[in-house]
Amino acid sequence: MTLEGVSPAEAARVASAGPSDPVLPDTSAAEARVVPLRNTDAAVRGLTRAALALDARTIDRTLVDAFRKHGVLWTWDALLLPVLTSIGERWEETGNGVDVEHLMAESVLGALRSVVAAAPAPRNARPVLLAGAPEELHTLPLQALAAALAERAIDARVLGARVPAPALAAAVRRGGASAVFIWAHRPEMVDAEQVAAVPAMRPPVRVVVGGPGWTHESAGGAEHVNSLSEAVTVLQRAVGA
Ligand code: B12
Repeated sequence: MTLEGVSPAEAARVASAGPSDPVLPDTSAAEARVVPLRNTDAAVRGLTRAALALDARTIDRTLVDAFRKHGVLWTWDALLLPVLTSIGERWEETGNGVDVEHLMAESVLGALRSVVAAAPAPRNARPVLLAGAPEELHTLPLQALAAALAERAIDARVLGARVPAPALAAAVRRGGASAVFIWAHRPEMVDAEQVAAVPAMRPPVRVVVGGPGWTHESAGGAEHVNSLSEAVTVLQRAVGA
């Protein structure tokens, strides 16, 4: 691992973390909130280890299992957030690990898609649209949001990375969207034009923004949310579910 650019301290920590298959306690999504920290820590270490080893099979199995047993919100917040953050920090410190980020993103996306495929029939007639800011390439939060909403029988359509303002406006009009969510990871990605371009319709389209790129000021008239669960709550309300 050190040959691959992992710091000796991190390599030692990961190597001593135990088996790469994290053992997740079998609890319902609601009970999962009180999962003992020790188990969660072990699961985070195991998944980090699998990511650094580019062990896609273990990552896939771990994630599919976690989404099924604990739901998207718990798995994203307790398991994926720490792993993705540490992968990002490793890149920041060493310049290595874009391969790890890509591999991890593929696995997370695949597992989230399987959640959407197994979701109950949607109860909202007007969909929620999820879009990246015009230069944004990070899409995992959009996919996580789509899957968390799908679990709650809410139909959300992911428009993906780099959505130009006119394209978002056209999609809102065409699909009769009830709400729009825009993700921006960095302030440079934010484009006020994209928010302003969402057409005024009846009933009105709720515009919600999230991600470290947004500030209260740059959000303008849009609602600014700070977590996956907050985004789910606000969008659930927006579609009247
Ligand atoms: C996966 C990943 C990639 C993948 C993306 C694949 C995909 N389809 O999404 C790829 C490989 C393409 C990529 C590319 C790049 N990336 Co990148 N990437 C990441 C990584 C590891 C996870 C991204 C993610 O999903 N974050 C979402 C969650 C997990 O993190 P968060 O936003 O910090 O979470 C906070 C809040 O947003 C909130 N929250 C969490 N989840 C959710 C969900 C919702 C809906 C809401 C509302 C809130 C919320 O809670 C957290 C605590 O406050 C991050 C690390 C990181 N910390 O995010 C880097 C990171 C975002 N990337 C970074 C960089 C620099 C890049 C590159 C420029 C260079 C590179 N590393 O390759 C390129 C080009 C990107 C571009 N031009 O836009 C930097 C950004 C630095 C900055 N200034 O902000 C990060 C932070 C890594 C780092 N520590 O330096 N990346």
